[in-house]
Amino acid sequence: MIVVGAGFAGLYMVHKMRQAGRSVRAFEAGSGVGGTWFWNQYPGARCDIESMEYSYGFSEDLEQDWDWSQRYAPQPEILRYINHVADRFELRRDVQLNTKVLFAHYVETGGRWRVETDDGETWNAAFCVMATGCLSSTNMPDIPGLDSFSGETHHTSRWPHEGVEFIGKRVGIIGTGSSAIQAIPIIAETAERLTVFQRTANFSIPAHNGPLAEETSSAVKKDYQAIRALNRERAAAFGINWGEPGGLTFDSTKEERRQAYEDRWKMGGLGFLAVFEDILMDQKANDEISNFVREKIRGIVDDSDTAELLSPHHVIGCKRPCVDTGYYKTFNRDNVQLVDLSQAPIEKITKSGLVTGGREYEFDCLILATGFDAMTGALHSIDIRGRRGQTLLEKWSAGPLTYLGLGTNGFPNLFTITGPGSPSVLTNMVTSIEQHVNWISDCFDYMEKQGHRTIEASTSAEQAWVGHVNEIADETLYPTCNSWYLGANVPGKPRVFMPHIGFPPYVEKCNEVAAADYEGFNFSAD
Ligand code: NA7
Repeated sequence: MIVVGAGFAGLYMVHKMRQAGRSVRAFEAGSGVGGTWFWNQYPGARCDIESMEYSYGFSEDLEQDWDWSQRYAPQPEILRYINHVADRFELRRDVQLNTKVLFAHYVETGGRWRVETDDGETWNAAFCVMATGCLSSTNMPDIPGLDSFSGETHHTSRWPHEGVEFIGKRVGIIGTGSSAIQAIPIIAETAERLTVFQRTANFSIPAHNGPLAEETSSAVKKDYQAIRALNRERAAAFGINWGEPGGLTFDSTKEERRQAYEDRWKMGGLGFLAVFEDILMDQKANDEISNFVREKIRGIVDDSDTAELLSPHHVIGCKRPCVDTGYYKTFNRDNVQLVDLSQAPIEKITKSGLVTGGREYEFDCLILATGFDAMTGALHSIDIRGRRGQTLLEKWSAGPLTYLGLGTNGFPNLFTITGPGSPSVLTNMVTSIEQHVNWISDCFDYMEKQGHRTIEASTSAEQAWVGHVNEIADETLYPTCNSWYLGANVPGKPRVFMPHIGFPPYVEKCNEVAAADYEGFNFSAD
């Protein structure tokens, strides 16, 4: 098996194959393992899922031995954890770093994948597994003059590992998604001036991050496997501390609702949106909780015009909400300025800054916090060809077509870990990764027993599946805004809702498919 990528997904795939005594080799473009946690080293980068949950569950010893220092782990700590996993399970000997996969072509005669890497080597394998990540392909904005800027330019998702010094510098940052919202408060502390260019205001919930209490950690460790099992029954496969949602919003009185929002705001994090179960189903319910957040923003930000500009007007939750430490209050600093791009987009980047609304803003350092070509970008950056030389790009020209987010017709023995059509980004990624890797691994065992050499999703199964994923989404408020879940952040990308909403029913479906001899997949023995 060839595995592309050595983040959480690629490493666990390697481990699982090793355990089964199979031959595996992973290729990783970075000079270290860790995937998104290797590349996203911008100031303030941290996970928005709590540390005790955002970790592998496959090894009880690992769970017991590793100690997290904070409620939400910072990026360097997650990277240390992944490196620890790579060392502990001796995964490095099957991981080739600094190696980018350029081509992955299915050779029909013999039924093998031929993979070419940027060091000029060619590899052959029966199976090719894409562990390329959902948020790994940089979304570079197409702004005229981007190359003409004479100062430093950095994209948050390709941050220099030696760090960037901001002392005494005028800094401009484009974007106000999670990456920017984490970076802005920290950059503002040292930069001489920080100008934030905002196209769309975003909802952000306070993290209330802090040291992880020893009692919290040991209480979880006492019952780790049971806690993970309970999490797997939750829609997003995490959030054990959130408690149950309080039913439908308008089944509670006005006072009860207000109290519930306040309590959840104090708790912090993504659990805020789990306050009632219909926040993403009922527009009125959503309006009320959105108003609550806007009120909080007005309470934090001193200048009323700035507060108004920072107040989002889309459905809360239809873009992934951010989790921050001191984001809104950063705009009370004298050295921070917010510039609205919603009425006047960036006209051009110049040698010394950028022009919008007919005015030039000058800075020494430009930060692009413009996000990712999510879920499909990394796959399309590789020349993947299946039967009859068809490229994946052609096959998915109207949007990704997959069965269970795991396979696509015309591309036998190609698996996508947390691919489009699976719950992936709407869940705890590590849990979804483990579920996929285990499923793929069981599928191998089955194929070996049955004497099958290839597996391929049927056209009818994948069409029905994509229809099903979109039907679920259409019953919610998710499709109402221009999110990266829909591909709407990348100009020209087909607008299709990509993740499957709901982890438990998805897992049930995967298990049913496997139990019914992988119904919806076709096998062949040649
Ligand atoms: P996001 O959430 O996609 O945010 C990107 C931001 O950049 C967002 O505010 C965009 O505005 C803005 N953007 C993108 N292109 C432009 C151009 N051309 N001009 C102005 N502004 C632009 O990416 P992040 O890296 O912050 O977070 C991604 C995920 O990582 C996050 O959801 C977490 O799950 C972890 P827009 O909203 O499109 O108007």
